[in-house]
Amino acid sequence: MADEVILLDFWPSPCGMRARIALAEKGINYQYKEEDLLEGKSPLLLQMNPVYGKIPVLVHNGKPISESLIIVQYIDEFWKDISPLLPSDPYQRAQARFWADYTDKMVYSSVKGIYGGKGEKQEKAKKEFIEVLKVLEGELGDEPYFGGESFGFVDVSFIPFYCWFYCIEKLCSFSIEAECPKLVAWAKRCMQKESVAKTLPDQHKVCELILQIRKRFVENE
Ligand code: GS8
Repeated sequence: MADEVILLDFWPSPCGMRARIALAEKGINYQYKEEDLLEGKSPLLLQMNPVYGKIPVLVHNGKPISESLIIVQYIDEFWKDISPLLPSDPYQRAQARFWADYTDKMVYSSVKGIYGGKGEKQEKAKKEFIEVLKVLEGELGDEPYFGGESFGFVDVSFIPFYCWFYCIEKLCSFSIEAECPKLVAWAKRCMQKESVAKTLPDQHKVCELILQIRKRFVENE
């Protein structure tokens, strides 16, 4: 019997995009279920992720898996013979996990500080965001991908944030490309991949939603 794969997701979510890109890299057919988080959470989401109640959740043959980086690793392990995302060498695997975790902790938190903050708080988040990008740019070095010659786990973990860059630049009035040209070249390279291009939503659409969320939760504080 074919696997039943369902993804509970919310379209602008970078965490959700990680799961979508990994599934696309492996060519897995799945059912996409949109959770409109601005309107609330479905009973299915609360049932499948009772601990955090957050998207993304991958439901594989009825069994839920939560937390985007865990989902991507699960996808890579389950469909291990198709386009591997993590390296096979244990040390290289540990390094890839380290950098994926870094994007999770550091990129995500500074992005949140930018779109969810204003004034000094936002300025501090902007500085942190640039520092974090520079660290990542250093780690990339002159390789085409964080995975070296091939697109891998760290690339999947980080590239979803690219479709938020336009809005971040707009909110903080600066150019990410001027700060980190190699990183933006990497992002453009990743966009050449079908799995990424078909997953990342239009940056203007993402920005419209972010500005709407800010109006609702930040600007009226
Ligand atoms: C974060 C998921 C998350 O923040 C992961 O999957 O990597 N560490 C988790 N999900 C948000 C949507 S934006 O990306 C979410 O579900 N928020 C609803 C809530 O906080 O209640």
